[in-house]
Amino acid sequence: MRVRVEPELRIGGFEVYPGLLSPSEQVALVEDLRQVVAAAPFVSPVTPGGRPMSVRMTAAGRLGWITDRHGYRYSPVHPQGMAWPPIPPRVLSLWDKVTGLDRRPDCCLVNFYGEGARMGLHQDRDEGDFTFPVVSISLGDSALFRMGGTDRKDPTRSLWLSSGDVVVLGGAARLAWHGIDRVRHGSSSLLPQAGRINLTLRVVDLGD
Ligand code: MD6
Ligand code: FE
Repeated sequence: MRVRVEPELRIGGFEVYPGLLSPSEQVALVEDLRQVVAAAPFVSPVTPGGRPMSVRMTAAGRLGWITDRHGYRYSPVHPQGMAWPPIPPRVLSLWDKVTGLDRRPDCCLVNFYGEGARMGLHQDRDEGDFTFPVVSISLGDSALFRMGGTDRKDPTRSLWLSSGDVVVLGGAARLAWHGIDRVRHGSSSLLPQAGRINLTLRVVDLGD
């Protein structure tokens, strides 16, 4: 039987695991991500409306989430044409630990927040199946995470996410609105040049 660890906090359907990753696990994860970025470099995406996003993005897994003038979507290849590298085993183990599921994610989106980067309020809704949760892992600088309900007008609450924190969004809250209002640049020494990395793991579809 699969077991899963219980979250320390539940905020409007968001399950929060503060400090789930130890400092040495965070360092190991950053090393894994260096390999991902070496195979699939960060890009500066634009929204379908043509607005540049302030975060830089890449991905690992069978599919990667991309955005450009043609829309938001999952793609089997990086915008520059190469295949996405595999999701690091350490990341998959974390997914197993917090979800307790047999199904593993298809996509590990990697977002990098340099100075001034933010992420507007959004829903994660480009997947074909919302029955699986989204797992988010924070590394590096602290970020102010805003969490709302499934209606854009629902009230929101904010929480500072630190390096090593994990958030799970599932069940009725799978389509809750959320975003990153700001990042305290230089608040963590995990990344040599400062900044924040957020990984989001999703099951995209049934793979057929
Ligand atoms: C971030 N997180 O933490 C952005 N999405 O930088 C997300 O967009 C997110 O934290 C789905 C589920 C959890 C999340
Ligand atoms: Fe999201």
